[in-house]
Parts: sequence; structure tokens; C-alpha cells
Amino acid sequence: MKWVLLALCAAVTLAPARAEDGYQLWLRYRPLEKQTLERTRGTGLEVVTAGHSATAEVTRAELVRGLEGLLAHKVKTSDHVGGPGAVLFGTPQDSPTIAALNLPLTRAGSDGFVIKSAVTKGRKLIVIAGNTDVGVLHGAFAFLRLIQTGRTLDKLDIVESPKIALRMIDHWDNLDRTMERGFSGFSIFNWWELPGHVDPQLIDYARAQASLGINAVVLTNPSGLTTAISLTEPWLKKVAAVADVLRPYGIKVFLSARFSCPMELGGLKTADPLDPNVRVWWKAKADEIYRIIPDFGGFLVKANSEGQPGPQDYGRSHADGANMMAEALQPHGGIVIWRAFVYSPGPEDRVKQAYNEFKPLDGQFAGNVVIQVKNGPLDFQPREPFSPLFGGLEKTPTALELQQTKEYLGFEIHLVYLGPLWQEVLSADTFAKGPGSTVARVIDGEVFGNKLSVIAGVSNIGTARNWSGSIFDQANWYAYGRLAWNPELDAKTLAEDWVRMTFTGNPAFTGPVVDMMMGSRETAVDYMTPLGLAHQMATGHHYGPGPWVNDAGRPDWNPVYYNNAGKDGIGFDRAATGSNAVAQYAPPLAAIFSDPAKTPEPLLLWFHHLPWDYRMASGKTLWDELTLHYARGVEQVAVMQAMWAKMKPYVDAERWQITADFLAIQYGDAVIWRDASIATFQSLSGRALPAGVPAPAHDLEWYKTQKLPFAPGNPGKTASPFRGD
Ligand code: BDP
Repeated sequence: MKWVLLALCAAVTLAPARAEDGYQLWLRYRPLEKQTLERTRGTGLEVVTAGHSATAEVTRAELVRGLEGLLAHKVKTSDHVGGPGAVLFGTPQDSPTIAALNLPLTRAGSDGFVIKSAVTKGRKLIVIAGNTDVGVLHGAFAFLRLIQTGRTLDKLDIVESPKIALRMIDHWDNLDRTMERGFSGFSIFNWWELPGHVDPQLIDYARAQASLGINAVVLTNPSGLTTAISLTEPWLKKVAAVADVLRPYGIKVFLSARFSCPMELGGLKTADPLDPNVRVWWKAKADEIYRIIPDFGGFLVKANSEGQPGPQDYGRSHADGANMMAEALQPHGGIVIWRAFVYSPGPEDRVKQAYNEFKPLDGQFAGNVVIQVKNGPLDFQPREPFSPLFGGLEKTPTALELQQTKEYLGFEIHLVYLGPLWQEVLSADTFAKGPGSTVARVIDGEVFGNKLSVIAGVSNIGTARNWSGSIFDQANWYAYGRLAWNPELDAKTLAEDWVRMTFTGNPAFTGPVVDMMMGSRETAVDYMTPLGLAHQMATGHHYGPGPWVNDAGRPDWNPVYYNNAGKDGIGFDRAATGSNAVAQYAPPLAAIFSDPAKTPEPLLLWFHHLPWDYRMASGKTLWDELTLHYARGVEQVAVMQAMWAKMKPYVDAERWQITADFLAIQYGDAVIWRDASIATFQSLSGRALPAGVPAPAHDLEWYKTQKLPFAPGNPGKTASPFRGD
């Protein structure tokens, strides 16, 4: 017995404390592969700084941790350069050595950095400098990334500054720690224990965010009743404890603000923004917040959308509401981020509503208000055109809202790398001020000369050990952060960097895996909503298909409303013959989108209702093309599975397995998407399937009666974090 016990103990101690489970994200800092290690010999022997701020401390800790891990040697720390091979970091204010180097720091701004190979007193060193400690921290992470991705470290000469001032992550986290549309466990903000205890995971959270240059987070869900409580004093103290952890990493906190707070918290009879008592209430609330959190960022507001209270309840406009809050925050330097995600039942094409409500208010918003617009005019679909509010609002800064949590793209299960989707939006040309007025240049303030520039990503972060629910969803967090820093970066380069840092630099792995990632979004579009179809997800849960769903309670905004399929054809007519949504775009684009022959095929059915026999560019009929897209989507998931099977030797067991399991589920789901969609549309078109498209496994009636995995439930939307209830 004794021996058995001893043997068991030995087995336990021999086993690694934790296998690779994804917790370390892209900051694993595993030793470099041998050849690369050779190239870095003599670098990073000591980490030197004269700075003593909290930010300088975390920068030093990160550099030591990163260099020791990657270069597999001990790293000394010091406040002066003691020998060759040092990494010196800091600001010119703190370090005379850095000041003497005359670095091009003006180009680094307040958040950016310079990384430069230099020689002082005959010693070679690498300098990471910035105008602020936070800029230096960003530089330190960028430097570690250079090493992690195998770049050469000779003759470094890099100057970077972010193109967008506020690079935010929006948490849709409820105060009970459930997450709206969250698929990665519970909220990492443990409000119950705060402020008495701060979970150390928050430090790793801050490190990960800072490694991307994220500098603002909204901690609370803009939807939902609980947000009023978050503006009470006890809660603000909890928020202050989170802010204290994030501050050294250069991250400010924001909160969602419920418009009716003056009634719910202040006992007022109204929340009318023009009522003097309401204005006084908000001012007092802002003063209180800033007493507790002096560097508070401001409010995110969802008003008069999906049942949320707002100024229209009192016959006032979005501008009246936003400006009232802006007035309260303004003396403290805070801003209001007002969401443009609004729609209400009515005969108007839903995708036109946000533009219709906000365009007439352009010019009426206070200087510290930003209008936050989802990338497309509908709702985070696998594909939709960019929202015409980008380019449409000329006197009001627009913030771009992207969604990392894959509400409409298979939750945490389906492997979909969103880099290409975001790049498509950012590089889309609004033509607002002639060609080249891309969405990226609109939101960074260039096109209209806006002072405020904001980008926001709806978080996919939760308590899941791997943070995002799946390993590959970490890539969406990563790519978002890098694009927020520089919206002109290339999605493929970002995928390559992420793969190298997260797994390995072995080209036998990186090549196929990056290819898989790059194709994965189009694959999902193919099996879910090809050729410009949108919102074919069953009402409510947004996971599986329901192209036939036309539930009586909601006569619009359901899959049938969007596909508009009938015996005559399929698609939503948004040209002048239909809803004329095309007219919300600049004339050159409106002309393209008005004509089916000119509309890019990936957006064809978004803008046009066309007969099943419409001739596509390929010469095939629309029906044949549509069904071939569905079939191709499924085939591509099989290709992804086969490729991943071959990658087993290069990946640790745990991370390989979860990905393989999820791909297998994705395959089954893709088959259901294809078959349910084809069964639905075939019942209307009456056409035969082209060669290469398998007949659906069941008839339409069967799909209609299935409960799982695509039952109308509401995971993530309701209080339950569990799928399918
Ligand atoms: C939709 C989600 C819903 C959100 C809403 C929003 O389905 O849960 O509350 O967006 O952005 O995509 O406010």
C-alpha cells in the first residue's frame, strides 16, 4: 500500500503542474527554437531602467519574464547599463542616456514608442523609449513580439504610434457575472469579492490587453437592468479596485450607463434630459464617480434600442440625451460613447433605421460625444456591407464597434478567424470625401478631422481557462487589438504572428494553419449565409439555421424577412425599386449597389431580390451558385479537419484536442446549415440540385421540428450561461 501511495505521489510530482491549456495566450514566452536562439546570442542580458513608476515596474517584470523565457538565460536588472547586450527602457525625462540619443520621439505620441539598436559608451544595447511610461510598456511588448515571431534583432529602428486614440474592449458582462452573448464561461470581474479581493487573473488580463495596446475597457453590459446598480457608491468602489489594477497597464475603465438611472437611483419622476433636476442628478453622479475613480473614462450608452430607456421616451432626441451626459462628464475630461444600434418595429427596412435616426442629428452632438456604430447596418453578420453611418456622419466622430464574441458565427465552437472580416470593413471605401475615404480613415479621424477617435470590440473574454472559450478565438481577441492599434495591418500577417506566438514557428505548422484561418470566415459565410444573405440564424439563439422561421410574434426581423425567398426568387430589394437603402451610401457606391450586375456577388442578395434563374458571373444560375456555396462551405470544414489531424505532432495534447473536437462539431453543424437551408429554398424554387451538391438528409418538415442544436433558445442572452436553454 505504502509503495502504491509513493508511486502515485511520484507520478503526481512528475506531471507538469498544468499542461498547455491556452491560459498563457500569446504571451507564453517558451524558449526560441535553436537556430533563432543562436541569432539572439548576446542580446537581452540585462534589463535596465531609471524609472520607478508602477508602469515602469510592470514593464521591467514583463521584459525579464519574456527574455528569460524566450532566450533561456538569466536576465539581470539594474538602473544603469553595466555591460553589453542590455535592454534599456524608459522616457527621456527619467533617463539621461535615452535623452542623449535624440530619438524621434515626437512621432511616438503619448502611447507609442521607439525601439532602436544603439551604442552608448562603446556598449551595444537596445533602447525602448517613449514619451510616457505607458508608451514604453507598449514598446516592451512590441519588442518581445519581435523576438517571439523570430524577427532579427540587429539594427532595430522602429517608431510606432497608434492611429486610434481610444482602443477599447467592451464587456457585455452582467453584474451577476453572466455574459450577454458570452461563450467563454462567466465574467472575469468578480463583483462579489471586489473590492476586498482582486483576482490575480485580472493582472494577466491587463498584461494581455496592454500587449495589444488596448487602453480602455467598458466593464459592464450596456443592455440589461443591472447597469443602474453599477453607478451606486458601493459598486463604484469595486470598479475603483479594478481601475487600480489596470492603471499601470495604461488602461482606463468606462461603465455602461442606464438612461433611467435618475429615476432608479435618484428617485426622480423622470429621466427627461431637458429636466433641470435630471441634469443636476447626472452632474452630481459624475462628480461622485470622479471622486472615487479620478481617471474614469466615461459612459457607454445604449438608449432607445431593444427596450432600453432613452431620451425618445420623453420626445427628446439622441443628441439631447447624449449631450446631457456629456455636460456632466465634460469638466472631468470624460466622454460619452452613444451607440447607434437602434431599431424598432415598423414598415421601414431595419437596416435603414440607424442612419435615419442619426444622420439628421449630425452637428448637434457635444464635443465629447462619439457615436458608436456596428460594422454593418444590421448586426454582426458573417457578411454585410459597412454601415452607411461611416461617411454619413461628417460632423460627429463615429466609433467602429466590432464583435469578437462570435454571436452569429458559431459561438466559441466554430473556427472562424475574424481578421479578414474586419479588414474588409476597415478597408471599405465610403467615398465620403472622394475615393480613399476608407472606414479606417473615417474612424481614425483623418477624413473629417475629428478630434476623438475610438474603436471598440465586444469581448470574448471569460473565466474559461483558455479565456475565449476556444484556442482559436484567442486569435480574434489578438487580431482585434492589433487592428485597433493600426487598422491598416494585414489580417494574414496578424494570423501568422498569432500562430507563431501561440503555438510554434515551425513552417510545417504555421503555413497550413494560417491558410486554414484565412479561409475560415469565407467558409462560415458559405455554409451559413452565402451571396449576401443575412440573419438566417433562428430567432433568439443565433447559433443554428432557421431560414423558414417567420414566428407570428415578430412579423419582421426573422430569417424569412431577411431572405425574402419565394417562388419568384430570393433576396432583399434595397435598390430604388425596394427599400432604397442604397441611397444612404455615397453616390458612386449607391450606383454600384443599385445594379445587380455591378454589385459584388458576395453582397448580391443583400441588395437585390433576384429570380432563381438569374445568371451569375460564372454563367450558372443563382440557384446553382447558391447551393454550390452551401456545399463548398461543408467541404471546406472537412478540409480544415483533415489538416488539423495532420498537425497533431506539432501541438500539445490539450490544445490539439479541443480544436479537433470543436471542428468535428462544426462539421456536423455545417451539414445542418447546408441541408436545412437547401431544403427550405428548394421547397420554394422547385429546382433540382446541381452536380456536386448532395440532397439534404431530411425534408424541410424534419428540420422545422428539430430542437437541438438549433432550437429557438437564447443562450447568453438570458441569465443562463448555458447554451440551448
Ligand atoms: C445584438 C445581440 C443583443 C445585444 C445587441 C446590442 O443579439 O444581445 O444586446 O446586439 O448590440 O447583436 O445591443
